[in-house]
Amino acid sequence: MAVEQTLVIIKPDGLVKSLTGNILTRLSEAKLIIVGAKAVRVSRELAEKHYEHLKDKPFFEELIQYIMGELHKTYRVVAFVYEGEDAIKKVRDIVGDTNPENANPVTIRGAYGRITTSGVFENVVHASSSPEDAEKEIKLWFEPHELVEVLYPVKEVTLEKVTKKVWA
Ligand code: 3AN
Repeated sequence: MAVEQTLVIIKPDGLVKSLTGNILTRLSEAKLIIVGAKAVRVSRELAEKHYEHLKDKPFFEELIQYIMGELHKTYRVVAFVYEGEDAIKKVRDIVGDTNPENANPVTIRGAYGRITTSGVFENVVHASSSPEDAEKEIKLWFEPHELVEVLYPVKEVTLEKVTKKVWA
């Protein structure tokens, strides 16, 4: 079995329901290691890139509002990169089916997910579904220096006149 990486996001519904500890405990059963972790305020641009493959779906706009935190009035998510043998399937098995009503009740989505009255699956967590998706998603959500390992090839660029916030 190959060593893989996978992106896990605790979505706004998972945060407002105080499920972070519970979700991390469930994921720890997979015996994977965390190589990146951070809280993120999701911009529309990031949300639209992440769900690019669903842009023609009728639920797309509400899905964007959901991941941005508009539906739960909590403008943050928590993102993790997990690594280990067969990581993608191991995490998906713990997370459960996309549709929370079809998800096995012992999975995270089966236990805590719901379908809103307008039809969006509020399914608590995101988890990458293939190695290709995982690479695309990890590169979208994390910069190389935010991970404790060099997962993909990097290049050095020299930036001039960079303005950034530092502690005052
Ligand atoms: P997954 O998150 O299981 O990889 P995707 O990438 O197909 O599934 O869907 C992304 C998100 O879009 C889901 N987590 C869910 O919130 C929402 N979604 C997917 N399919 C539907 C659907 N048929 N109706 C409503 N919402 C959906």
